[in-house]
Amino acid sequence: MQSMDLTKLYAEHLADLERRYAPVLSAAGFDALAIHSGSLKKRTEFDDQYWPLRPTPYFHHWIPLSQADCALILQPGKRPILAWMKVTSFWERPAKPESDHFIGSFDIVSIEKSADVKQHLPAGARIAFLGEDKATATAWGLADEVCNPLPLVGPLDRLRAFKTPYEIACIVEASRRAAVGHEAVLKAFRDSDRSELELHLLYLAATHQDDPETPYKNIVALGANGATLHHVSYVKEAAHVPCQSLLLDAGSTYLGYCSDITRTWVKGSGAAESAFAHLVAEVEAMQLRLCGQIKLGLPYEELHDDAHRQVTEILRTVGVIKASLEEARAAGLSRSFFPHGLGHSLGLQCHDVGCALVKPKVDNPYLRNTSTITESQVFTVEPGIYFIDRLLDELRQGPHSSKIDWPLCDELAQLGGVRIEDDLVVTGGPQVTRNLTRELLPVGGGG
Ligand SMILES: [Mn+2]
Repeated sequence: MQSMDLTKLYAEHLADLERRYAPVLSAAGFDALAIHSGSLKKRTEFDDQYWPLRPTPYFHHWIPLSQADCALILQPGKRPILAWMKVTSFWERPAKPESDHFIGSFDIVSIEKSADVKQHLPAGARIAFLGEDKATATAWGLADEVCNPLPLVGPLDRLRAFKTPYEIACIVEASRRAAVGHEAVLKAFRDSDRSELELHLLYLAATHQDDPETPYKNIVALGANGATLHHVSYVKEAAHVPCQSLLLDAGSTYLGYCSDITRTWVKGSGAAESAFAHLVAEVEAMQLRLCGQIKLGLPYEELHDDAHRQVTEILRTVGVIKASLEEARAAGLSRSFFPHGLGHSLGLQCHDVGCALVKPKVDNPYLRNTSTITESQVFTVEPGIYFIDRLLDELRQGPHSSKIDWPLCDELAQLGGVRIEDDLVVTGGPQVTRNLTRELLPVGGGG
């Protein structure tokens, strides 16, 4: 992205945040807001190592700075203040921000210890604190009852569901970076037999990310491991019999914003591989259909329910389900093969806030998006079909066992599962959405 564009988009983003935060703050009964960037957390009390910082998302919403113990002080109508911790340690040095386009937008004051923030807070104002660490609020002279007050946090989370053009530009760049990694891993998988660990490291190298910088731990699952939905315990050695399927769920970040992309690939030409390739193609076609079904005003949960209907059809098409469509649906067979939610809001957090304000129906316990589809939302669409031992054992022992082709299931289980995941922006234009992932990784680019 051109830095001029970024600067202009960022200025508009800040103006938008100022406009949207002010009424939320006053409705919650506050005059000002002090946001902590975050504290370094000890890995364990038994040693002196710290986890890499994950900045407070409300801080990151305003400033792409990943440094502990800084503060953002907001007072509607006044220029925001960034209290920037001076680094004096000769042991550590925080990473330089990737871009400095934000610097001119704040009154920057240098602080040497957290308590120094106190002197920059507006006197006599009712100030709310946002941050994880109550000891910091205490050091800033703020009481427990103004820490993360729900009447403030709820509305701020809701407004974070709607992305500004600056935020969308950041997610576009995060997507571009992740796509480079997906292409590199696909090539390595096709051309050689690497271990999961090697493919993970290759992805990090191709995307220029250190492991803690990825939006979430890469899921790199060869063969049957694809059935573990969050497989991150990478096998370090390549298998003696090469694995013929790979599920890669890996993203990237840019200025704090995340992308979240999953692809599933299969190679080889045995009977199991051919059946699995058919399944992958069907899931990909379903994923594209679901993306095409998105409409303004549609409850996302309806799309999720429709995904279950389509999963049932696919399982019949590939021969896993032997019963009629009506019987299969009545028995809820798709629940054993597609146990997770269809997607989630995406932004500063990989599972972003603001789109799961109401609980899903009891049938959909893991659905993280129950919002009504609205312009400026960004979310994923990620259906999957898996062969998960525990769920299949329950099915095998239950009353619907005879509806399943178990030898075929066992054969496909060697290849784990399929998930295809894209990131979409709701534009509200004639196309309704912009699919950021397909712009980079079109159909047919994999497998
Ligand atoms: Mn996801």
